Amino acid sequence: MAITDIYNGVMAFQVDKVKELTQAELDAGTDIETILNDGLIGAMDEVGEKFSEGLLFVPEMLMAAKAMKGGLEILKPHLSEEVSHSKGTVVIGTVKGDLHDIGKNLVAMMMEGAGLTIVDLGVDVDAEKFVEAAKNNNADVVALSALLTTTMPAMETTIKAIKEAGLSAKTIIGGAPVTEAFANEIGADGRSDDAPGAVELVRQIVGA
Ligand code: B1M
Repeated sequence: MAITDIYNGVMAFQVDKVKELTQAELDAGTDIETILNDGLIGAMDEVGEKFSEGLLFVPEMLMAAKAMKGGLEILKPHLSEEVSHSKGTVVIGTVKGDLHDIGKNLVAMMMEGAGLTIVDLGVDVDAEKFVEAAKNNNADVVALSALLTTTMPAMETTIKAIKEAGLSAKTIIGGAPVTEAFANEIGADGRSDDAPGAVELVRQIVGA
């Protein structure tokens, strides 16, 4: 058994096998970050490259994503640190027009694991829905994810709407195409490359 077996399982769209192997690695004491980065996420990176090169197509991307999600589900309970009471509330979602949710789910899981209350709005979420949820849940942070260059402008629209609604919630953004320069340009309060970094940003904001 090796991490490469998980990687290969994702590449071969083997949901059950990826679940089994992820559980086996956990049982063997392999750390979660290694399983995530070298197994699950690493494979998705290759899927993305192959897609760009025209060697894989959307249905295959979906099947690989499903296999990866299977592994993530196994890891989910173990992403938890000590959870006693909520350290803050985060409204999270993938912005309007964007259906990618694997990275967003990972961010949400890790935040939940860090003791934060998560209100997950799903994918293709418009600015009004973010505003409403932030208001109704008295959110400390609104976290926006985008994986497409074409949906990045929806982040700006959403941040603008949150500010115009006079909400005190801070905004953080992330997703593969999102740069620090873009975050500054649209007035986001923070940006992170990955899930652990997003947790750290929220911790700084809520002082946890
Ligand atoms: Co799509 N897709 N996709 N896709 N897809 C990408 C993103 C792409 C880079 C592939 C490529 O061309 N190489 C490309 C985008 C190009 C661009 O705009 N720059 C692309 C494209 C073009 C498309 C379609 C347009 C394809 C088509 O139909 N022609 C289409 C768009 C649909 C839509 O959204 N409207 C599409 C569809 C799909 C599927 C539905 C098939 C599927 C998504 C399934 C799902 O999410 N449920 C899919 C997938 C799986 C991918 C790739 C292969 C993998 C994405 C992924 O899940 N990565 C992706 C290529 C790639 O990224 N390697 C690709 C693993 C995940 C853990 O990483 O989401 O980056 P990621 O999350 C990271 C960080 O970004 C960060 O933390 C996570 C890790 O710790 N992060 C945050 C994410 N959100 C954050 C928020 C934060 C902080 C950090 O704070 C709030």
